[in-house]
Amino acid sequence: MKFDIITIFPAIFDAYLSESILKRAIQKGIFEAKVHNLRDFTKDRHKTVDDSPYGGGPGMVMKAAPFFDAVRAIKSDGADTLTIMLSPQGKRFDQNTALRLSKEQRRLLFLCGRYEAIDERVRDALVDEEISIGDYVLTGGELPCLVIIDGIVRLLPGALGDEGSAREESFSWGLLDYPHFTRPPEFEGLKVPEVLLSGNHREISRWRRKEALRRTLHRRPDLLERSPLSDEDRRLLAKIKEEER
Ligand code: 9D3
Repeated sequence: MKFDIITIFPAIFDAYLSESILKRAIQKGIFEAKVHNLRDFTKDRHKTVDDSPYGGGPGMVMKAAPFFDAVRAIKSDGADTLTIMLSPQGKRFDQNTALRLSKEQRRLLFLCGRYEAIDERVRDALVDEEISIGDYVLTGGELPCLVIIDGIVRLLPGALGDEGSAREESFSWGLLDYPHFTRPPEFEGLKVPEVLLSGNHREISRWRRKEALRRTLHRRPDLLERSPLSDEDRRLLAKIKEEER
C-alpha cells in the first residue's frame, strides 16, 4: 500500500513512522509513505502557505495554490489516487473505515491542514473524502492522519503476527477486551483470577467472553446494541445482570 502525505510539518511523520510496528511494516515492504512539504510547492520568497480569510474573522486560511500544485505534482505519475482531507467536518473514522481503506487498491493521498481552515476550493476540486477522528479540537490534521495510517497498516496482511488477525475477526469485534494478567500469580496481595491458572481452556474462554460482556455493559452499553450477540452471549449477559442485582 502506498500513502502520500501533504503537510507543513513533515518531521511529525518521520518520528512515528520510524518506530515499532509501522517501521517493521515499511522494512517488510507492506506499505510505503512519502511525506511532502507543502512549502516546497510555494512560489514566493517567504514560502507563504496561509492568508487572512475573505469576509474577515479570526485566524488564517491555508491558500489553495500550494495544495493544487502539490497534488498535481504527486498525481503526475498517473497512479490511481484516493484523496483524503483530514478535517473536523469529515465523517468520523471508525474500525469499518479502517477496514475499507485497508482494502483500497488506489494510492491514498492525505491532505493535512493547520491554522483555522483550508480554502474551500481545495475540498471542492481535489478531495474525494473528508475524515475526522472525533469530536474534539486539535491543532491540525497531522495526528489524525497518523491515527488513520496506524489503523489501516495494522490490518494489512503480514503487518502483525498471524495471531493478531485471527483474534481480530472472531472474538473481539464490537466488544471491549477482557482483563489481562501476567506473572506473578499474586502481586502486592492482588491475585490473578483462579480460572486463568486452571489450564481449563473451555472455562477460560467462557470467563473471558463473560468479562468482555460485563465491561462492555458497564462502560460502553452503546456498543452492545450494535454487536452481534450469540445465544450464549445473551445467557451470559442475563447472568451478569442477575449476579449484580
Ligand atoms: C477552534 C477552531 N475551530 C472553530 C470552530 C475550527 C477548527 C479549525 C482547525 C478546529 C480544528 C482545526 C484543526 N483540526 C484538524 O485539522 C482536524 C481534526 C480535529 O481537530 N479533530 C478531530 N479530527 C480532526 S481531522 C483534522
